[in-house]
Amino acid sequence: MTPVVRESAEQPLRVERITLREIRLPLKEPFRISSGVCTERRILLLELRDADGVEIWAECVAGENPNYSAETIDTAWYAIATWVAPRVLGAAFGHPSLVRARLEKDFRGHSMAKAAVEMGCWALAAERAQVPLSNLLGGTRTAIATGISLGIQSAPEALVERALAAKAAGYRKVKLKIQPGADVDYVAAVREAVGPDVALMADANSAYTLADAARLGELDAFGLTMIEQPLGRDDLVQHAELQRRLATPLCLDESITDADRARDMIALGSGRIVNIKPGRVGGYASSIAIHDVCQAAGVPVWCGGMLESGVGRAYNVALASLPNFSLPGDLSPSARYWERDVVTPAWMMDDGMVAVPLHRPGIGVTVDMDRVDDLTVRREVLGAPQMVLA
Ligand code: OSB
Ligand code: MG
Repeated sequence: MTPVVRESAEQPLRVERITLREIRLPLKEPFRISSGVCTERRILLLELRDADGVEIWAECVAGENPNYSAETIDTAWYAIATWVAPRVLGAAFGHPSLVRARLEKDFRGHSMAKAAVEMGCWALAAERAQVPLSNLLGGTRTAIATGISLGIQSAPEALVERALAAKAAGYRKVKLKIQPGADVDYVAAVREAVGPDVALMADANSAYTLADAARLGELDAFGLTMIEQPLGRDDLVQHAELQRRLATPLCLDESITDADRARDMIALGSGRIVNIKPGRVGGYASSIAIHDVCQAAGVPVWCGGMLESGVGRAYNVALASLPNFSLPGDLSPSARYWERDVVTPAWMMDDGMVAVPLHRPGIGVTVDMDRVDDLTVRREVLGAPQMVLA
């Protein structure tokens, strides 16, 4: 090995510039969860550039409104520009796993804002090393079993129609969003229509309380793989009580914000499955820690989604290649969401599986610059101090 190669291989990661962009991307059809509806995504995309001019794209998964978590695209934009970027820009990291500690020190919350930059650093390291992001994370899977998340509909018939289409398309799991008034009848109708062999689950996004335990218990009749986050968005204790009363496994989404919360879930019996969304938990280092805690306890995990563009999807697919992601992820192909995605190739599903792009370095997809430029409504460039002066 020549000295030049050795030197560049050992060079620390140093982000010199972060460009924030907001794009608007209309969904093919509105997506309704118990706490709100989305018709057009406002997506925060980031471009990270290092001192050698290597560039990668990343995505912040914060939503339009604070109805899933406290963060929104606007709070995330502010947090990245004000606190996250200044901690990362110009700093030297020997490995992307070291970025998290720097972002967590005396800096509470803003997990999605932190995650966007932290995950971008992992992708930058993968791009620099010319390896697929999945490899850098320790991924072992070459394709990810894929599920679809179906929003709340105005009548059971509309949900049945979509569930049948999902079954025909080959999805390995069908998730039904539920809320009081759109639960037992809807799930019953779908189970009846798709038959006993389709893996079905329900996601309530915190729409219930323990007083609804009997109602939720009625769902035990439908052989659901799991019920996701029925109770409070930060609760563990009441979920443990509910789990004792249900046969169906509970899966936690909103309540699991880091590896300590996953440990607490396991200790309390608040759930038996974890949905890991890397944005929700502050990035990849945290996601891997949760993955490992769950794996050691025999708790399966799967990768959730936040209606990401093809950029965010690349990050989810890479994460879901880790071994304990043993249940289908909410990683639907591009065409499920958009008339046209912002990446090439678009994400495709084959026999219910999305392939991990192991033949390409970095995030494995190319951003369609013309399309992104067309969709961009706001842009801000954040530079390291020396670059601002230059
Ligand atoms: O709870 O998993 C959720 C979308 C927005 C907010 C919360 C959730 C979701 C989804 C979307 O279920 C899944 C996907 O991206 O396909
Ligand atoms: Mg959920």
